[in-house]
Amino acid sequence: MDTLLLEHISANDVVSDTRAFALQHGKDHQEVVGAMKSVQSLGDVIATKEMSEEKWLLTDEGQKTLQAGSLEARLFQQIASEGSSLEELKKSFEGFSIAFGKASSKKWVSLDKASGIVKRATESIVDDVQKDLENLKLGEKLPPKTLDDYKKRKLIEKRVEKFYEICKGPGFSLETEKLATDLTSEMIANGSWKQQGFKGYNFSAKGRLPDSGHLHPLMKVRSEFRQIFLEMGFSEMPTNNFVESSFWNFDALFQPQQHPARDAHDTFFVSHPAQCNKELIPGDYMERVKKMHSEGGSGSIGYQYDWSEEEALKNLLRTHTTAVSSRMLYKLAETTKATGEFKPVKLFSIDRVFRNETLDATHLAEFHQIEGLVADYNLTLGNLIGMLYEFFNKLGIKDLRFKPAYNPYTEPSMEVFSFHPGLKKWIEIGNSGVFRPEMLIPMGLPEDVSVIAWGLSLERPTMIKYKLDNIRDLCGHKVNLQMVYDNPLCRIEKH
Ligand code: FB9
Repeated sequence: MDTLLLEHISANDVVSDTRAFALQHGKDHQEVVGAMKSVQSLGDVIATKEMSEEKWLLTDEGQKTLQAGSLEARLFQQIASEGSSLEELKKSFEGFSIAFGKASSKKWVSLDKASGIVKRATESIVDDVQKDLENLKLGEKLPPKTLDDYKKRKLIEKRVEKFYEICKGPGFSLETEKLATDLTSEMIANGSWKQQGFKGYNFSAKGRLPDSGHLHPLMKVRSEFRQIFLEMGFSEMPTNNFVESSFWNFDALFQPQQHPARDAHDTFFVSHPAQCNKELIPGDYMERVKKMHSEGGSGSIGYQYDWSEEEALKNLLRTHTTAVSSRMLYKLAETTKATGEFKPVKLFSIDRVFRNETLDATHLAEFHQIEGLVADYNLTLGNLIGMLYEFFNKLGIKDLRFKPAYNPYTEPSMEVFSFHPGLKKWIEIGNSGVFRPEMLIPMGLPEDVSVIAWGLSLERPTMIKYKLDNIRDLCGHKVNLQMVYDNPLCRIEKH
């Protein structure tokens, strides 16, 4: 094709319209354009001028009409010589009402209302629509009113058709040398570079996106949740300690030492060192926690059991980032005492937590917990509900439902649900509650300060976003990293 094109230009100096050239040589227009671009890549052999023309082209329906006749003509052919039942035609002829309307206006058919029979009103017909489309396809013009009618009937559509004028360039030659794009070590070694032509630099070409690093989907979604919290005025808690003491993970949260979640089959306990350094837990605070568990106080009867310091000192892999929340709330209480002034806070965390759970398609022994909390004077369940609407609204979720739930450290507690349009059902999207006074008072927070909090996982929303059914396709040693590489959502944005 390249040679055919160059020979034509050599003999005629110009190809004035690549479409006509394609028709003349029985080639597809795109093949001619491809040959033109291939010759262009050789350097300044040819010069081209892009042109465009609005053309009426046949739609699929138009092609069908061209082959089988217009709707009204096809209805005329379907009517029996003695006539056909209107009801039958309505059932059997697709698009009957339009076809009957058109055929009636052309006086091709008529309806005997008394008998309900549709009859032919003429011996034969000329299908003008089919003829018009044949002429249009051959490049003939149609009257504007006709074009408008056929466009309304979706038989034709207007498209911009690109074509080119090609003439000789300054470097025109029939002997086209394939210009090299790269100088190779082989060319340098054998000296062939001296005779080799090189393609000029195209400084306007876009560079290929370098195969730079890719963020894991979880890290992408974590950034999105972090941004939401930051927009809402929350500050991030320091969560860089996977190992935690049972004291901060459970006791500080008023979770009793007999609670099943504290068993080894639910929690990963650390064997070395099995115990945390007791010096790191404020002694007076530990005493207040011990008293609240064993005797109660401030109106609570506690759990009435013999609280064990040894149990509280056991090291574990934190089962929730609420362990960090308890540390931060204790620090807030200490700051309030030191300054004599309570300042409300909004805090969040997004990090790994570990649970010795039964593994399945949506649960691994670890996941990322997202947690938000607000500490202020006299916060209520209403404030929590409002905060949840605000938070989930930023994820595009507006319709929430709440179900009473139980957490050892919050009262009241609620599970949060939203309707999943894809799954067509209500799904649990998180848990929430108001931290109990039995947790806050031993910390030393003012009695009229309350703390609302909520949590969800990072994996669930990420699996929904990336349409993954099995969590092992998202994290773990069996992840298909190509999924990460191929997924444009994972590319690091270029700023
Ligand atoms: O994430 C969960 N579901 C979820 C979240 C988001 C989502 O899509 C996004 C909105 C677009 C879809 C689903 N859940 C919590 C609910 C279920 O998946 C549940 O089966 C699994 N839960 C985990 C714990 O399971 C062992 C999710 C995880 C979870 C549960 C509770 C908390 C945090 C994470 C909490 C808490 C809390 C409560 C009160 C005070 C402080 C923290």
